Amino acid sequence: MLKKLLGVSALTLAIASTHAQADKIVFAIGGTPNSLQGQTAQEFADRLQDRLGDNHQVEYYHSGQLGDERQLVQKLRLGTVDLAGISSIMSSVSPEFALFDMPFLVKDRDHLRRIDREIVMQDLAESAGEQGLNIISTWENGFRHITNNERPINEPADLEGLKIRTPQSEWRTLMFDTWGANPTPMAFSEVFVGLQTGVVDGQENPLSNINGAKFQEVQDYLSLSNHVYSPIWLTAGKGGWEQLSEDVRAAITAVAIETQDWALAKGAELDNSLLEAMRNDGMEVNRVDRDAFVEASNPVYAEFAEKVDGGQELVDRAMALAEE
Ligand code: EAX
Repeated sequence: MLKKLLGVSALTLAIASTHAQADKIVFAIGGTPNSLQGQTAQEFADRLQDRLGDNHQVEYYHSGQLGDERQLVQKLRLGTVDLAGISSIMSSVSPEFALFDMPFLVKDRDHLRRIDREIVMQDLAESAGEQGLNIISTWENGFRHITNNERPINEPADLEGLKIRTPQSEWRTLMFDTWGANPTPMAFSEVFVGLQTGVVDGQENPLSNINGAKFQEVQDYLSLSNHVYSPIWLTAGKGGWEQLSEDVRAAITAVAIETQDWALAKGAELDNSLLEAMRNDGMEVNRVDRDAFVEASNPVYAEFAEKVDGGQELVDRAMALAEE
């Protein structure tokens, strides 16, 4: 009997200690501290800590310390991570997020804000909710560009035969496949070594991720494409979220929304300053022929309309928000 009791209490203790403690908020991202998502996450963590005071401890982890974005989605669902920044792989959680993998769809940050308000926080948040995830706010990963070690990319034909690392998102691989490259999905934390050893020839990311992970040290060419705007979503697991007190949830939501403005302003600033930095670090920079890429992108839109329920309608609504 005693043994049984002891067994039960040991088990209870073990369960209690694997749960995030009530006063601890575990928050993680896959990007580096220097990237825009890293700077934004730090800003958010600091502001949230201030708002919550001493009774709560915001524990912030970057650089995939708690796992890559796929693993973070798992951990949100399990409740071992409370909050995470999730970017391109959100389309593997629910396919509507592949709206952001439609090349050249998002015109600028004002357009993004309208898409966020009218589509993300309505339709996309609802479908993420059905998959057990709460979208709290849309932050910025950034406008993505292509780097590689072989040649400047002007038009899709220049990608022929190049191994380009993409995030683990079937839509991004479809995009690069459609343009003639050999897309190679891998976790972000493995990309530097992949580029250095020649396992892949190139990759695509916003300038702040390129700079944050020092890809310019192992890449010669930077081709400005702006092929997609990649948001990063501050996300919670539904179960974990419901266990937080109402006050804490209100604080997280308010601070996350304030942080969106900070992130978008910082993103615009970095797009200018980092381009100069890339040139100074010796990269050869060119601008792609946008029309040639737009023309080669039709099959990606066609696939989205065919594969995703309501896909065409989402694209039409997003496009209609380009001009206000
Ligand atoms: O943390 O995997 C990627 O390329 C994404 O940009 C990710 O957000 C980096």
